[in-house]
Amino acid sequence: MSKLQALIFDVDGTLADTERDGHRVAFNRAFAEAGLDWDWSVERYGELLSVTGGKERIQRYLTTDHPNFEPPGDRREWIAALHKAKTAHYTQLIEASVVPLRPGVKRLLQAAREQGLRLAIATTTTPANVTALLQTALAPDSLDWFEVIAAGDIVPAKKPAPDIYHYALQAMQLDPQDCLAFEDSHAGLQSARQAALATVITVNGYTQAQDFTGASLVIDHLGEPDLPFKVLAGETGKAQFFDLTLAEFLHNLQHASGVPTV
Ligand code: XBP
Ligand code: MG
Repeated sequence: MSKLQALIFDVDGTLADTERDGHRVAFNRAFAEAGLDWDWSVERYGELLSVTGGKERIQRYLTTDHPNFEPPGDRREWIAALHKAKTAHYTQLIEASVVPLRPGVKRLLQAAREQGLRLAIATTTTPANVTALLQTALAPDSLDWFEVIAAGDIVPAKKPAPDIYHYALQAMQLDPQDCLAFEDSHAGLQSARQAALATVITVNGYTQAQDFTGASLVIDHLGEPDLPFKVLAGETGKAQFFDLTLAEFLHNLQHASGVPTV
């Protein structure tokens, strides 16, 4: 049986709870700055999250909530400019440390580095957003921790399509069965599973009621020695927080059964 070689992480909702107090607030600031009276509430934003990608989310919102709105000039360009303003607000918020990493994230990444496991990121969000979060919340040099940072528009189709995971696997020249993916959402799980990756889910407020059939493990967060995780589905042996022993255990389980464990 092959040894686990790499961990591949989603960003939004997985490394940090960025959606409610980060992305949502940044969208609203960009709307206000553009003179628009749109305001995405916490609840409405939860519904809009069914569309991954910020530009795609604005496009969907226009179609559903403002079907008669005619942006000045080219629609695509107008959305792209509005989204660029949103990215500037988002990176400012993140650089002001409004969103911490989720429990266990830093510990697991540090342990993986110490053990020589390879690391990658596969996310829908814009590259500048990943840079801001990693440098602010993880470590100033942490971009170098990841062999590949696959983000945003570099692939034709965003999650739930598997493209971003295919891109990361191709860049690392790794087979999916040698890796473990970390996600927080149904769309993210679909993306990873379609790329044949065993996947651990850490749920959050926006995703806890979603369907995670096909995941290797579903927990409330990665946990810490003094902050045990809650297991929502799957097998953890005696583990109370997510470490590399548990990562290997799930990897072996997946290989032994050949099928997902949830
Ligand atoms: C994350 C997203 C992103 C962010 C916004 O999905 O859907 O769209 O909400 O980022 P996932 P941008 O965690 O599944 O990758 O505005 O930069 O697109
Ligand atoms: Mg996510």
